[in-house]
Amino acid sequence: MSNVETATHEHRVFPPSEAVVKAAAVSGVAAYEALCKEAETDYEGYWARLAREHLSWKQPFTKTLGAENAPFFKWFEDGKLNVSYNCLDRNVEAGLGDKVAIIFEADDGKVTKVTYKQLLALVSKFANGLKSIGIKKGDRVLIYLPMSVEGVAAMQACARIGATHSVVFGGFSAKSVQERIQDAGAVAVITADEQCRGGKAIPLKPIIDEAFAMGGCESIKNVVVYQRTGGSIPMTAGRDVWLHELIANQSETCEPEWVDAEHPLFLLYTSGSTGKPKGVQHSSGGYLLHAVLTMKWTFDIKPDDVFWCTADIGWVTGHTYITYGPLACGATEIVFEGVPTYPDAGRFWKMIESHKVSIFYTAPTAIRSLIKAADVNPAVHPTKYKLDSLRLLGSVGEPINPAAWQWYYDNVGGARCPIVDTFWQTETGGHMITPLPGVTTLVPGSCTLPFPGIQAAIVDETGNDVPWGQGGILVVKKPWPSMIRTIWGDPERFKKSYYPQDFQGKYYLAGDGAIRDKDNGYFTITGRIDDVLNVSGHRMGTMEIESALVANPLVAEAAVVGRPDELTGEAICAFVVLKGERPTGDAAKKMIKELQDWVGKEIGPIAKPKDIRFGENLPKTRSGKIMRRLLRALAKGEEITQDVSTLENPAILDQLKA
Ligand code: 6R9
Repeated sequence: MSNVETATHEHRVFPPSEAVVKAAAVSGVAAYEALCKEAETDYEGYWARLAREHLSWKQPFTKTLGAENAPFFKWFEDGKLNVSYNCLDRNVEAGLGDKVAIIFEADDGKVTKVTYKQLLALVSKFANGLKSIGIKKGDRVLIYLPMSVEGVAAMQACARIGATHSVVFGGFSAKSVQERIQDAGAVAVITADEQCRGGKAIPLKPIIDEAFAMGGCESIKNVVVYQRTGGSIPMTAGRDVWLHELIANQSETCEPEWVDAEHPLFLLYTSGSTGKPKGVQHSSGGYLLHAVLTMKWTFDIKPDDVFWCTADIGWVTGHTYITYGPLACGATEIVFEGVPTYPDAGRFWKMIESHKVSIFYTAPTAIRSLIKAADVNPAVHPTKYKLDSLRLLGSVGEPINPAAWQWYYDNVGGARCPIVDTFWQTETGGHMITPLPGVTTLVPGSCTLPFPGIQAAIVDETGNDVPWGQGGILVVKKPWPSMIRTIWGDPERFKKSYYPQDFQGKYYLAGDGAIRDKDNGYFTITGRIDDVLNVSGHRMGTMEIESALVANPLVAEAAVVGRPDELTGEAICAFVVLKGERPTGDAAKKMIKELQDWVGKEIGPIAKPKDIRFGENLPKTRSGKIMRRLLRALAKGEEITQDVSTLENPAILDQLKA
């Protein structure tokens, strides 16, 4: 059953307790409505007030929204600030120097605590080190690091000197790294010798070398290497430098580079429905404002909280809710190197217990896999751990099915903690539609209502509002401070992808379908409406995977679709036509493995198709268009009941069923 069906049949409601309402930053429905009203009455005034109250500016802004060059919107453009100053110095200046900023737990369980003062010193040395090798404001720096204090520090160090970082998730292949280096024109890479996950050391630096060997990485002058394991790796003289050597003699102070609010803080590559991944460009001021506001209102962050977002810094969730949001609020947060199933599937619960985590933010995929693990092994069931430090839970990355929601609520949150199901995207910078703990009556499977000030709406193909109870296209009607600024190097693609002419270029197109409850107007996300898959909360373009497959010399043609998967939300299913004969039996099995590994090499292990089926052809219309809806039905194992009269080669369906 799809999420829409389950959510619209969902009648259980969970109002916030009186105590939660009383303690929350946004307290009660009236407070929420007052904020929405303020935004409605004076949109710019609302955001300007918040930007003045929640950020520290070196030079105050006088202009709030710049819409002259829409949809390339600008926010607070004549203001100057530094993001790393806002995350570190201002907390130290406010007397939080000795407060723990990061509790780092390594894969092997070793714990390291870093205070705000120590983190500021490390980031300053790191920043000075980067400057010493010639990195300056506006340069792009590719970061390929494991979850670590150094990973957060590397991003903060770039922000401190005004360099624009582009973090690439450690699971992406050399080819993906090479493409991103080229697209961004990066001048340096920051990486580690190896990363530790699930008790194993996995090489990282050799992947950077492999990317270099592919050619086209001439823009890179230096590779900075963090020594995580001490494993033996080759270093290229004159190009590669050890991080510890680079920063050894650097000063612990580094004057922040004051940048315009619009200065690009980072690029983050994400999948779209066409072509190669696109470099989503974010600003400094507007982005940080939303990171701070959502920490304060959605997560209701308080001085004594221990906040844990389990995302990787390679994804946007790790950017906003590990590197920037929590630190900008002076919070204490967990950074975890390992995986949820090592040494056993009780790892998350054990860590919540030992670090007294109070706010826990994870993905539905993780919850579903831990439900399964606890079914198999009752010893790792969350109720076996002392989780009473928790007061708030969060979910992100994909729709959460009501059954998983309920399990999370009962067993992790002890039927006591609100769950904020936060809908947002790489492009939006922070939460867009989400419950607020002291306001919202929760309904499992619904991300409820827009964050105050966000003008989310559901429209039809021509941009007209659809009534509640009717599905449609999710749009945002007004620009907001943390929105994507452009696609790096491709402004036309930015306009086409996000401000299409279907809506006269006026609305931001999220790429998701949604429906509002006919009674209370709550939003439920019904999934992507483009050719983007969501596998374990990771975005993958079907075209990207198809291009990877056809790059294999044995492959003539390929079509990729998603099918529902109990654990990963969606699974990748590829239909492949080989140049040679269609393999069967063991030959087919061997070929499937070969193609899966091939895609792993081309993009990264997360893009490996789970199913691969071979046909002598693909189902096509007489005009040669692949009929994807048929492939989707086949992938699900459904009987084909659709009209196949326009199909050129109906016999092919039987072949592909196998
Ligand atoms: C933050 C992040 C964005 C896509 C988005 C949507 C899906 C994210 C969701 C959700 C339903 C939620 N998505 N959160 N769907 N409910 N709470 O995940 O960014 O990697 O760019 O993915 O993820 O489909 O369009 P990103």
